[in-house]
Parts: sequence; structure tokens; C-alpha cells
Amino acid sequence: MRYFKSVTDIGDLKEAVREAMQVKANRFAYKKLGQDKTLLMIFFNSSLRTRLSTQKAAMNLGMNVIVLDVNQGAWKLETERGVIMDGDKPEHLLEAIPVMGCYCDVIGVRSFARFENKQDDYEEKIFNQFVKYSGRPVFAMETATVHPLQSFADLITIEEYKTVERPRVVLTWAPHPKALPQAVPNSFAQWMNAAGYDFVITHPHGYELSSEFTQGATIEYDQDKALAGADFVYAKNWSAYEDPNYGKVLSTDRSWTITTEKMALTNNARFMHCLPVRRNMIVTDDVIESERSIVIPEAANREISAQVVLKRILESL
Ligand code: AN0
Ligand code: CP
Repeated sequence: MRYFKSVTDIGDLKEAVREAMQVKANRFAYKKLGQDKTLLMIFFNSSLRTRLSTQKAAMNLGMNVIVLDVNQGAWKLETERGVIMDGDKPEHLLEAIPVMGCYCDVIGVRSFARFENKQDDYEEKIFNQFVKYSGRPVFAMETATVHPLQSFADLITIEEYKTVERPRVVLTWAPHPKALPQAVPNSFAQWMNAAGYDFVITHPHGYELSSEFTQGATIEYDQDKALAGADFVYAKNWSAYEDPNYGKVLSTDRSWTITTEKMALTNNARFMHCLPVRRNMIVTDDVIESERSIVIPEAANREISAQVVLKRILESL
């Protein structure tokens, strides 16, 4: 595997989950695979889990790791070709990317949607330039439109905790004060559809996601109806995708917050969230602290999803 961005990059999901379980049972078995290989992680945006779990996964594989926070200490980067660079940005991405490629064997990129231009975001302008100009395998650590390391960890977690072969998995929008990307729900929808679960998405009108990712899911605008019989409740906020409201907050309606009463509508569901989560906006203290909440094991599986991805990339070098 040379690139990791879409669910299709990982191939057969059952096989991927099997490999994840093997890695989890013996995470130091491939310590030689990454010897003398360097991972460079580039962050255009903040991170706690992705940064730590991916670095840990790389260390499990014996790799060296360099982390660069582009906004802290590096030159400010121009990303548009053709710009007369007489402003505050001393370096262009078109030199920076191949230079970064010189110092590593594998590159991970985190670059969120900027909400300036929907087409630029959905064409993955930044990520694709890394693919084109770095000369290295590149994987997504949350791009403008997807967060596949998260979705892979979510899939592993659901497989570990499910009690029926084909669980009912409900992705629910929940309120948040700031405009957040669609990357997590886009990827989650793509992976849940590919896994073949009974998958339902619920959100207020105006929060429809791109059908490129949701195709195959049931869309239910009534959150209570959607939650009925759920085995897993996956809460997440996202901003509007559809024009003319792309990137906007249309609602902060706290009747969508996941409460104990909402969880009582489910089939004793497990509660999931990718984190970071705003308590008592997205989910109440009681629900996230309840024994049905699996947000911590879910985060722990980020190390595993990252390790499978890095292992496969190393195997292809
Ligand atoms: C980001 C998002 O919603 O995409 C990262 C989540 C993993 N969340 C925030 O910016 C709070
Ligand atoms: N879930 C997740 O990707 O968290 P970070 O933004 O902290 O990396």
C-alpha cells in the first residue's frame, strides 16, 4: 500500500480487522520492519490522539519519527501557485514538499478543510500535492474531507464490542459552538457502509453530507427514531456541506445532545466519539462516563489502525 486515504486503499475489511487483531495481540512482532526508516508527520492543525498514537505505532515498528507542526517554527507556507509572494509567507509548498520528502521514507499529513473554497477542500488540494510532489508514500491523518485512521479504529472497536453479526450503528449529529469539518462523519459513513452494518445517519435538515460518502446509509431526520434499537451511537458535530451554507453552523440545538434519556431509546447501545469532545454540548457527563461509553478503548485503537497502515506501507517500500 502506497497511499492511505479512502476505505478502498485498505482492501478487504475483514482481512484488515484480522491483521489489526494480530498487531494488537503482539505489537512488537514487526520491530525490524521499520529499522532505519523515517516517518515524517506534518501537522497543519492541532492533534492529541493522532500525533501520539501514530508516533507510538511507528515506534512499535522500529521506525524513527520526525514531527513537524507547520504553524510552530516552520516558515509560513504559500499554497497557491502563481501568487506573487510579497506578503507574509516566505516559502512555497511546491518547494517545501519535495524538501520534506528528502528527509523521510513515509509521510503522514494532517490538513483540515479551510472552508474558504469548497472545491479546493473537496479536491483535497493540499493532500494531493503531497502525493504528487513528495516522492514518498503518503497517508491521511485527517485531510479536508476524510479521517480514515479514525474510521479504521472505529471499525476495529465495533468489531470488538458487537454482540450481533450485523449491528445497528447510528451516526448522530450533535451541537457544537464552532464550525467543524465533515471529515470524521464522511469517513465514518464510508467505512460503515463498506462494513455492511445496519447503518443510519441522523441530523437536522441542512446538515446533509456528500452522497459520495453516505450512499447506502439510511438517513433519518428524527433523532429519536434513529436511536431506537441502536447497538452503537456515534456522536459527532459537523458544519453544513451543502451550498450556500458550506462550512457554516446552522444550529446549536441542544435537544440533539446525547443524554441518558436519549441512550434509553437504544438497544443498550455503546457510546462512541472520536474525541476531542465538548461535554454537555455533544454528550452529557453521565453518558460519556457511563459503563456503556467506549471512547477510551476507541482512542486506544488509534495506535492499532495506524500500525496496520504503517506496516502495510513499509511492506511495500
Ligand atoms: C476536529 C474535527 O471535527 O474534524 C478533529 C476531530 C478528530 N475536531 C475539532 O476541531 C474540535
Ligand atoms: N480523534 C483524533 O483524531 O484526535 P486528535 O485531533 O487529537 O488527533
